[in-house]
Amino acid sequence: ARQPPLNVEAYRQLARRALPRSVFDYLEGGAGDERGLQHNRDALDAVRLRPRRLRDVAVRDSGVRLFDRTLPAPLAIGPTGFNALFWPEGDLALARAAAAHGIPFVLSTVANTDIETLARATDGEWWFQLYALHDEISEQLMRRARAAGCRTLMVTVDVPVNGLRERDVRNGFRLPLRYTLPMAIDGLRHPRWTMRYLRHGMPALANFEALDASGDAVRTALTERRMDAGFSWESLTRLRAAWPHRLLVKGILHPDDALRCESLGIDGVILSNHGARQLDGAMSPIEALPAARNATTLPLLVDSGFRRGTDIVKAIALGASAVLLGRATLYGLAAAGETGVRDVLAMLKREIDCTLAQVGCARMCDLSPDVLAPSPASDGHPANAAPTGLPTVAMRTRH
Ligand code: HOC
Repeated sequence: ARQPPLNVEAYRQLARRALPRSVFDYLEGGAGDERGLQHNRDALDAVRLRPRRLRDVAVRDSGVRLFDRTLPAPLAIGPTGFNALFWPEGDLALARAAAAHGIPFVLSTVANTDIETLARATDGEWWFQLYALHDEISEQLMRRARAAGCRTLMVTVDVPVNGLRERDVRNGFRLPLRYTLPMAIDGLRHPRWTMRYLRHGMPALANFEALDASGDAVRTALTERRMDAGFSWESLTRLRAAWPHRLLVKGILHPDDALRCESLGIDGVILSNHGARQLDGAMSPIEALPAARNATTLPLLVDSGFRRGTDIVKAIALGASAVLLGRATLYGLAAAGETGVRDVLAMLKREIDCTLAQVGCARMCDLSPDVLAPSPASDGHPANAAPTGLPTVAMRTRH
């Protein structure tokens, strides 16, 4: 009998087998030469743990305060589009698994489940992610999210234009999927996926379907699915004024941008390079974290490349409040639906707990750069344990 998956990588292998090649490539792919995918991993691996010994870690607590609540672990499921490609009603499966683990789920603008359906289907905490395509579209989506009970909006700012993803171009992969001969052959090789897909029909961009698109500009923005490349700090200021609840900005890498978010009244920042899907050669969020932590007192969340409990503990030790999961939970989704997502979350929680014990820190909230080895380039102070080759900063504050 086959061994049950032991880690996120094992789920990645299962996802690769379960999905047609072009769908797996969409999930897995990065921008340009895709060096950023490996770089995100290398940057996490370059941060080394430096355990403290002989501390009582018999009772451990992975919980963290995030905004106005305590999470059982510093995790949330981040916004990813087209989740129904990986499993029917994929957004609902992710949201339910997140709720079962007591962590937030972020619904993407380009989800296959609309805001209202999601709100009805989960009793867990959910946030809404906004792409700026057109002011009128943003207004409608924000109005609907608010009416459905959303209290945390996350605006993504690292997609002024769509990233150049050559795997998708090579595969002729477009959304919604169009049937081509290679796609059909690919589908025949993955009959279980194809049967599920045919039974549930073509996943639609559910949030767009319910929009009032009577204006020409809105209609064009929707058909072309083009981002508003003119979205600027002024636009963000207007968005801040229009959204009365918690507002997070996703896709920041520069400390000055994090600071500017704080001065605009943004409630938190997600350091992200969009899982290396936008700009090949972009620095990794774990590299951006020390300087951003130093620049602002805002809660900082991170994503891009997190696959292990050790990765998560490193980010928290460097001053992040939580980690958003993207591909890691999508591998679980593609392999086994909600069960797979739950299992990935359970594994990561176990790994986090084990890492806490190993580094000699009983409570997640007590983690500090003290458990990190100084990088060779730093002045030797553990707070400056930035990955090699980066300018190091003195850690000013931990949120
Ligand atoms: C309207 C088109 O975040 C990804 C997505 C990209 C979204 C494109 C939206 O695949 O990384």
